[in-house]
Amino acid sequence: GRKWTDIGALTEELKDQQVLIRGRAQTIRAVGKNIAFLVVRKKGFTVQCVLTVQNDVVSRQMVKFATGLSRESHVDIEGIVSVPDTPIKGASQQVEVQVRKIYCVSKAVPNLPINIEDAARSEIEIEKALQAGEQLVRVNQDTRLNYRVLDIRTAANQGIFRIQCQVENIFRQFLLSEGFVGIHTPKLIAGSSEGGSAVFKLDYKGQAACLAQSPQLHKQIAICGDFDRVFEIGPVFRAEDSYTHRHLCEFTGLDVEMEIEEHYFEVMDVVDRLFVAMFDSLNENFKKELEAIGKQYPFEPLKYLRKTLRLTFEEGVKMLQDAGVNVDPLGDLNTEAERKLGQLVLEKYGTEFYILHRYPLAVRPFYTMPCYDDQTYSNSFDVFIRGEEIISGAQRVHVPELLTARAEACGIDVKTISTYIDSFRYGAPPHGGFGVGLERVVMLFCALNNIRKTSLFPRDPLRLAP
Ligand code: ATP
Ligand code: AMO
Repeated sequence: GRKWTDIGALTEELKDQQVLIRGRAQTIRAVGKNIAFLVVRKKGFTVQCVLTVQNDVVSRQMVKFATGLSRESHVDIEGIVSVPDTPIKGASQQVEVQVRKIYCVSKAVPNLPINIEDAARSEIEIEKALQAGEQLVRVNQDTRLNYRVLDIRTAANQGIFRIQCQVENIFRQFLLSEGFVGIHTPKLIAGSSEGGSAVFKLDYKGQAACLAQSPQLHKQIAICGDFDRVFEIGPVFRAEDSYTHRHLCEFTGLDVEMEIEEHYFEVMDVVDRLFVAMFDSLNENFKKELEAIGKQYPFEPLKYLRKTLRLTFEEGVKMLQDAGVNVDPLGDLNTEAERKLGQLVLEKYGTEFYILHRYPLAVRPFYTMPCYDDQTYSNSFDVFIRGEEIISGAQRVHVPELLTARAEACGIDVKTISTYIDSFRYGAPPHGGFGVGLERVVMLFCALNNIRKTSLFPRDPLRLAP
């Protein structure tokens, strides 16, 4: 068989050698009728390929064929590696390929709905180009999502989804190393698991059902079934009515549930260790990806402490009030207040990652354990990155009578969760856990402005395709 060389492996060491490469024709430029330049891209690497008319090797026909190729077509190229005198702009590799043969493996349509080079530019680059009088089409978010197959070819997007994979990977590796077991819970369930109306209803062979709003109930049942520490990575469905930068109708939940010995702080300890390990790993091992993302969407690296800061909700409220923000001490913080608190925390403690705990019971789901010392508050927490929520967690009520009473008080039809409540009648250990929104972690770690950027094929109230 023929031996292929990766574009990323094309270096000066291969000078004068014949190579065979495959990639996309990213740009195509003709210089007169005798010369053509193709920048060929694969796996984020690019190399300039040159066709020069030469007796018996490259015909005018070939040059014409090459310049007639459409951008993004897949090509195979056979050629000789050469080292140019001057540095090459617009390609990652500092060698050229002098083309001897070129085949088109798969043609792209001539008029692409998105020009990848334009889609890959940062706002600053776009502004500069426009000022310089360049013809350029700004690619808006909807167009990007409509033609996601092209959009995700940009270096920033390739980076984003590699980072996402690593977040998931660290989550799994870390929890396995701490004795957690990975589980899968059903996504077709009888009713709402979080309370509220944001559920997708469906007909389950004649029975009313819905898509799971979270693995909450089943991950707790698993704990009652003596899996003392569990995690799940799976889809979460929310029929959100809100069209915001941070809500999706389907997202990936990273869930944890664990027995606790004495205190919900044990759950926060897991969050602390897990996320410090995750951020460290991203910063150390994913520099190239972070750089590619930052080139298009400039951002400052996340500031976080070795030991994650913990503030009580009361302390947070006080900080906001001292700063002149009007907040209800027993209500939930709105988006604006959360952001403001993020700023205040950064100024005072120098971190953009922190835990806010001991929330008012009234703003938490029915399964949340009230504080032993003061039932106005609960053994619960949220975790924030750059002033936005990425995690909710809590100790859970494991006493069936109290659980029933709490569900009823929260307006939940207890019949729809009777098997869940019954699980606590056969002896249940104290336990707690948390849920992380994967897309939010990636969005906020990289300070991106929209969650749709971190979902490969986002689902929001208006989007069901691609
Ligand atoms: P969780 O589901 O854990 O609460 P979340 O980030 O989705 O996570 P929400 O409960 O939806 O949080 O909202 C938290 C706060 O954000 C609310 O108190 C509300 O003020 C604000 N908020 C929610 N939806 C919107 C929206 N569509 N526009 C502006 N603010 C919103
Ligand atoms: P909660 O409803 O807060 O908690 O969800 C947990 C985390 O999921 C993310 N998230 C979302 N991400 C994208 N689009 C959405 N519409 C959306 N809604 C939530 C957030 C949030 O912090 N059962 C509890 C968790 C637990 O206590 O274990 C729960 O579902 O990052």
